[in-house]
Amino acid sequence: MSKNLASKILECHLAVGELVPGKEIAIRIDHTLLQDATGTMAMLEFIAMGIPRVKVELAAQYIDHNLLQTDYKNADDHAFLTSAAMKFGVHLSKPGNGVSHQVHLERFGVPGKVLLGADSHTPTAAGLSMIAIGAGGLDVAMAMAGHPFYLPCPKVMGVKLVGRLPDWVSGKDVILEMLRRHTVKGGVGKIIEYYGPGVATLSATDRATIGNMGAELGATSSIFPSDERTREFLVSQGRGEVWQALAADEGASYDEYDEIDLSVLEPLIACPSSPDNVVPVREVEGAKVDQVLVGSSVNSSFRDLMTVCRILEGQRVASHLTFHINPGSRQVLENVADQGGVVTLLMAGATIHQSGCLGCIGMGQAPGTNQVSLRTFPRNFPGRSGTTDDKVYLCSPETAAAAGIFGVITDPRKLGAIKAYPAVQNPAKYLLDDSSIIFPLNDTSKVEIVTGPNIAPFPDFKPLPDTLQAQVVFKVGDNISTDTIMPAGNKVLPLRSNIPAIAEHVFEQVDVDFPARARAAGNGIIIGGENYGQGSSREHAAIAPRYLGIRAKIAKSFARIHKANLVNFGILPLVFKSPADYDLINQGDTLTLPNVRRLVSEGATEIPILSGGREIIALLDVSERQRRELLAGGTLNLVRQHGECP
Ligand code: MIC
Repeated sequence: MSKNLASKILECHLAVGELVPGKEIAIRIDHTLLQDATGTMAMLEFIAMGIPRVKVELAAQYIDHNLLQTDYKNADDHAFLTSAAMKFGVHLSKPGNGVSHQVHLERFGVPGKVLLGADSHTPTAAGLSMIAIGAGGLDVAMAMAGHPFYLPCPKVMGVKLVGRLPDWVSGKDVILEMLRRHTVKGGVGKIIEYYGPGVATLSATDRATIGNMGAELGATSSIFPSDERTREFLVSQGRGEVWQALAADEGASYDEYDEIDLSVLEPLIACPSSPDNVVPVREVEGAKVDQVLVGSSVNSSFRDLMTVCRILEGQRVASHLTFHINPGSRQVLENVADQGGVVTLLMAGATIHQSGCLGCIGMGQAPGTNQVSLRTFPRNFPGRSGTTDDKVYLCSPETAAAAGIFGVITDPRKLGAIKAYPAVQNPAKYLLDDSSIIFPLNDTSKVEIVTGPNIAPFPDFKPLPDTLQAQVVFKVGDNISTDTIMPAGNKVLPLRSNIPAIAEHVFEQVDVDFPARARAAGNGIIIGGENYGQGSSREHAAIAPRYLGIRAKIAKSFARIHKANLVNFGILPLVFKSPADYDLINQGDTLTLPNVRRLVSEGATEIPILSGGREIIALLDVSERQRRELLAGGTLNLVRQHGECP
């Protein structure tokens, strides 16, 4: 039977289960990726497992998020991560070397391998034909310890690409078109596989852009075939030998289909404050722009930055705005510099920052009050920039450069009146420099793990009680992102290794009283709408509420990674059997889940909830393994009870 590419790769990594969409499977992991914002906790979790050395082919730890050193905290965490990476056989990419996704693509990615990363944008590696999946830190720590990764078997959605992108339109517009069509929950439970004649017209880095923001569709992963363009990128990185051709079989079928004619796409833009709020740029033309940011997690490759350089060549950005460049990696910056791009950018009035995530995660670069910020980033959830009521738009490097020159949102095709489309290609041979990567040591016996005072012990979580009585401490609407639940930014990110401290910031953008109310309630429940917990992989959006006493979340639906994180830390992820029941529960209500422990252990899929005089049914859709985790009060408790991972 002819198979699609995603199924072929999953099949040869299958450790448990069958490839039946929705059923739990476990897959073997080849590569793991940690970054510093999620990685400190994940590394602590790995250490708690007592394994002397990682058991995957390649493990990498990147320091790319918490780059501002406003006190000892981030610097201490980086020293911890560096020492732990050296101790356990993990590659360490130093601060300033670049964003995990870009660096992994450049230096480590291998077609056909499976990568698990503690960052939702891990699927950037789709650009190299990897199945790359974002997960919570604990899941990645388990993979580092040699355990397979459990997930609901995804459907595969085939997206046929035909035609060729017109000038001034690039990879970002393709994924914005996907978001326009499918919304931020359209990819949940799916791997998106791109195929068809249009694929060959896209470079590995354009494909990486599309893969990166598959996370914004809620997709489990995205994948492209491995073809001549993949080979060309690997050769340019001096790694041609790891290339192999990979594609779906002739006549392969998919669970769902879509088709994009690249030749009719036009420049698109996601308006505030959701990545799926997409319209053609021409519809919002003329809005004054105060800040432009190019780079970070996505659109930070050589092609992207050099395209901006070529557009800005001989121009000056509008005097009222600031124009920032966050290179994806040191390598990108070195190669742009080598081709004269740095001088061009500086002379055009741009500011060049260190390679890393920076404003993409609110680590600096927040816009001013009422200012419009145009970013080539992947996310614009409310307040994520660090500014309340922010007005963040997401667009391609071409659209960002056009706004830089004209000072207002402008369809980049208008640049055609000034110059020809630069059609920048990635270099045939990059300048290579791995001096900011510390490679694994053979003998790690002399390495001491360094911990600073910012690292607090992991809290104790109690097992699931026989009957749960809890107060509804918060009721929220649809598409609540992990940024709303557990904000990031310069103030909060340094607390990622200190749960008691970070818990004080849960929901602070929308309700500063939440932590006190949750603590006072003892046991708490949160009510959510559709797609609760969309966005990042940060497990802190589960651990910190749990620390404050949250024992269950009842929603209309959950985002994949957040749901897995809830289970990992012993929070019941319940879904209203009848979505209309959402309206029957109010903040402040006391809910009782009688005999919930017995029901979970007996495999019940329907959990009755008593609210006032009425009974509401919630669904519990978790595997046997996850039931054991929930009963124990979280995966780590189970690990401690059994002396090994479940
Ligand atoms: C994000 O884009 O939200 C992040 C920052 O990369 C997160 C990771 C984090 O919260 O540290 C993600 O998407 O997983």
